[in-house]
Parts: sequence; structure tokens; C-alpha cells
Amino acid sequence: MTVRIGMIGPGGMGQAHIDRIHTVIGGGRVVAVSDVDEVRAKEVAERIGGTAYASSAELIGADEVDAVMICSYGPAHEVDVLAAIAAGKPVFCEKPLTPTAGAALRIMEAEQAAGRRLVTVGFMRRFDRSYRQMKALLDSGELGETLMVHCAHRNPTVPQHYTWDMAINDTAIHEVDTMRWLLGEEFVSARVDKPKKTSLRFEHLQDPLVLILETQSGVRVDDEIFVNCQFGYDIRCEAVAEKGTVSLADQNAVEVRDAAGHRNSITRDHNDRFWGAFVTEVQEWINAVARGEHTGSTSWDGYAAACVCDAGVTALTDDGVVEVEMIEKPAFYS
Ligand code: ISE
Repeated sequence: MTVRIGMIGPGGMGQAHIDRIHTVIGGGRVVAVSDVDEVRAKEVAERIGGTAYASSAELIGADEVDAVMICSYGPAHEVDVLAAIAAGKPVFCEKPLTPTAGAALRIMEAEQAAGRRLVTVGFMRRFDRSYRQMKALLDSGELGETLMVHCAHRNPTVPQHYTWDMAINDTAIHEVDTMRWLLGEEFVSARVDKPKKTSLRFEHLQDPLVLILETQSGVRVDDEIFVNCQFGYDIRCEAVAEKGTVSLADQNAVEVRDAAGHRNSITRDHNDRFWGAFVTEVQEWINAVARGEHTGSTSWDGYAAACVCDAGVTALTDDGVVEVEMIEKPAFYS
């Protein structure tokens, strides 16, 4: 069976998904697109030999669409995820599921009422080989209990429309999800440290910042967010446990040694850095849709990440420690 996918928002991320689905991934095909920019929708549809729909609602309702992929702007996600649930179609929604916890809660309620897990959130780092090896080692208990995790998330630059809260809601959300998954527990509090700002940023940004999170059992996670670091897309993670540490290795494929020194290349692009993770994530989703099953992060994961980010955004404006407010996990997501 070929899973016929309808893509909402085929911008940069969406096009990258289309390219992998049509080249390296098996079992799926993007047959329909819609976009707020109608011209772009038509161009993409023509390129892939699919149909351009005038609205996301029409695309979701189309008979030729078995499953929906949402790659639009975060605030637009809720209405389309709810429509996909109402249509009984599996939906892969890029992160963040929603920009606020309240909206994610409405999605969870609709999904539970539908009685079937239909929503997968695009938290791709869970599919990265290095993070998976790190988790396997920590879960084995060989290093004892995990006590702290030091993370860094650096982007070369961000565009002017990147708003101040996106440092948490759009960037740090990756570590929020990955750390919940890695440590297997929820965060209870957030704090933001605000160091000296780089002069190479837009005035409205606190850049860099350090998000400090604490889990239920007291594990401390610090996450340096530096979205105008100039030099590359640089992701670091070191877990400190009772008897040792484990870190992500450099992701370079080759190292150069010459008269200029010993160095490796650093990518500037998240699609390049997490290429393998994206491929595995989307392949597993398509396989699961074909089997009528659910895979990947759930709406609960989208909701929990949004709750932590809500606390982080508050901590960005108000000093001090902010408690994470979250409902009890519904049995539906256990
Ligand atoms: C972007 O949306 C991503 O998901 C990237 O991985 C992240 O590094 C960037 O800061 C976000 O804006």
C-alpha cells in the first residue's frame, strides 16, 4: 500500500519532507498540498504531480488523502490537527504541536473523544542514532543515576520574524522534548539566566540565554540557546551520571589535517545535522499509518513540552523559578 499524504504548508521544512518521501523513504507519496501562499501550493503541486487545494480543510477532507502532514507555522496547527482528527485521518504535525499548552489540551481532548491515537508530533531527535545510544546507555544503569545534563543549541542566525519567545517555544522545545524522553520523567520547574547579549542579534532578542529545568526526581538540565552564534548549527549534550558521563560526539563525517591545522566541518543546517533522524522518523510514521497504528511522540508529548515552554517563556520575562503546571497524564496516553 502507498500511503497518500496531504501536506499543509510545503515551505522549507515541508519541502525537505517531500524530498525525502519521494527519494529515500518507501511506502508514501505526497499527492496533495495546500498553503496560505496559493502560488507556492500550485508550484509544489506541479513539481510533484499532485493536486493543489485552495484550503487545508479541503485537503484534509479529500478522498485521495489517507494521512496529513502539517508543516505550517505553529499558531496555525491547532485548527488543522483538529480537522484531521474529526476526519479520522492520521496526522503528523511538525513541532511545536501548538504554541500554548491550552491549545494542545484541546487537541488531546478531541483525540480521546475520537478513541484512537491519530496525532504524531515531529520531535525528530528521538530518532537520532547518537541520542538513542545515549539513552540506551543511561537506561542500562551502567553509569548509575543521571544527575545533570548540559545541553547547547546553537544556530548560525535567525530571521527578523523570529520573535523573542521563539528561543523557548521554537528552539529550546527540542531539548525539552528530548530530555523528557531521555530521562523518562517530567519537568517541574523552569528558570532562565540572561547573560551578556551578543551585538550580532536583532534588538528584540535575549541571545544567548540559558534555560534551566528541574525534573520530578531533581535532575538538573541546563540548555544554552544561542541562535546567532554565526559559525554553525551546533548541538551539544552531555549527561553526567553517578559513575561517568556520556555526550553526543561531533557529527562530522570527515576530519581534515593540513598546514592550517586539524579541523572538521560544521553544518549550518538542521536538516543536514538531523538528516538520518528525519528519515527514520518519517519512515516509521508512514509504516505505522500503513499498518493502522500510531508511532512517535503523542499529543501528550506535544502538550507536556508546551507546558514546560509556557513556564520557560514566563521565566524569560519574570526573574526566578517558575513552576510547570500540567494535568495528570490521561490513561489513553500511557
Ligand atoms: C527551527 O524551527 C528548528 O526546529 C531548528 O532545529 C532550531 O534549531 C531552530 O532554532 C528553530 O527555529
